[in-house]
Amino acid sequence: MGRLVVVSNRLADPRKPAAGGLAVALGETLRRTGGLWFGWSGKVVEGGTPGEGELHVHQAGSVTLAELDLCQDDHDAYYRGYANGVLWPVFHYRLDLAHFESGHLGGYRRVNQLFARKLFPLLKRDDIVWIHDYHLIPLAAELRAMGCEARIGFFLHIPLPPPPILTAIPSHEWLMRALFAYDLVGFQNHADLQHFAQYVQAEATAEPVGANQFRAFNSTVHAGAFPIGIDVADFQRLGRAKEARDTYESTKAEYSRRRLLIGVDRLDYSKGLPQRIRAFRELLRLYPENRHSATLLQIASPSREDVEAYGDIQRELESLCGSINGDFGDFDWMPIRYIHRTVARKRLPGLYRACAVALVTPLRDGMNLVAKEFVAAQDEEDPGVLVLSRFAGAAEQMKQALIINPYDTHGAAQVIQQALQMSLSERRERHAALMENIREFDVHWWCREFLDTLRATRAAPVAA
Ligand code: ADQ
Repeated sequence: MGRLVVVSNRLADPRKPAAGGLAVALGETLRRTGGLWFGWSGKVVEGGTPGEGELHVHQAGSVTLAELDLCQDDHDAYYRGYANGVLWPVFHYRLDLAHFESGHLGGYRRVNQLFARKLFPLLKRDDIVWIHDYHLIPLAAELRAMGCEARIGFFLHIPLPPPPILTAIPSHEWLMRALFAYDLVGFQNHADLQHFAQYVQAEATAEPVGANQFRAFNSTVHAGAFPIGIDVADFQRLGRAKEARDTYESTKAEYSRRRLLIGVDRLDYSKGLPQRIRAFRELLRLYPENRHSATLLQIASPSREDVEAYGDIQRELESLCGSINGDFGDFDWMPIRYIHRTVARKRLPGLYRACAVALVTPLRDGMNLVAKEFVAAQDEEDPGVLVLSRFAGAAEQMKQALIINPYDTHGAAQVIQQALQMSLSERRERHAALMENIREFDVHWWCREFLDTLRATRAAPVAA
């Protein structure tokens, strides 16, 4: 079996406790076959030459880690400018937040070319290459142009919008053509896969040439839906460890007379935080019995603070939480605890377990792993309730959650009330069904399914 090569914008050391399920699962697969993980080192070199970067290669057990430095100009254009200033907002249906600048597109191409130039000499002919996410869409095309014949797969962690939105990107054809340099392109769910099919049929007059196989731009690509999961067993192990148990006990003790609701997100406009806070205010207005008894714990980790739209959302949230606490709060009760920080991963399961309801209400999300973590962390005898946005990729699988429309403040408040009042037997029933699903489709399933499909697909030779 060929060696696995993983390429992502950032590498995560799979041995570190802070690593999420993705890093752990990929790390495990890499260790089994002996493999290579390639990505940006996280280091930005002031005054460096655009299109150049030093590569640091080191060994971590059987896995080779190859980390590339980027110069300031490249990083600004590729990461902040194009990946997070164009692709992230547009792929999350936020055309209003996208800034199209040709210089940023140039930087995005330059960095993808640099990745290809540095990666290609490290590749062996029978390697299986797995490229991750929107930062690296054109990487396979660059590798092919250098003569790379390895099997290459791509997984998009974020949503793919339908053609009327996608085509607003000035370079959309170039971007989508680049996907045809892959052997396999994976999406989070069937809706995204459909958007891909619609795009290639409308814009590239591609014909499906088999189940989930498309021919356009002189080449053929396989596409599929591979919903990502979490490492359920590992997260539950974490939940039994001391840090999580201590967190559970102290949270329970501190809020002994309250029902806790929880939100855990990166502070990102796609996560629907202001809408969630407004729905909580509506809950307090519509159902006054929750005053003095319900507390929303919103933990938002700092993210991409150098991108303008992220500063705006932070200010909006602080002012919203302040006004609700001012309007409804009392000497002995604050409705919202807003914490702008990352919580240690070891503590998360304890925190989730101490809460009666989780609000996972993004305006758009590729999958959303918090929804799955919350379910995995619950006590099956007395489980909490998951309130989930219909616009999270997870909603396609997690049908036993209470599904809401995050734009509908009034409707969302009614559903949150339903969650707070749900009987024990209904909570158990819903939780058991959700558990079955996240156990079956865990992160190891996702890894296996994608790689087995990639190994089995060999598209027609690709024109560079
Ligand atoms: P993200 O947008 O980062 O990922 P998500 O799937 O929710 O979103 O994963 C976040 C991870 O970070 C979870 O493991 C969560 O526990 C952790 N996390 C978030 N906020 C935290 C906080 N304040 N403190 C501590 N930990 C926190 C992208 C896509 C998603 C997709 C994933 C995986 O946007 O849609 O599910 O990739 O494919």
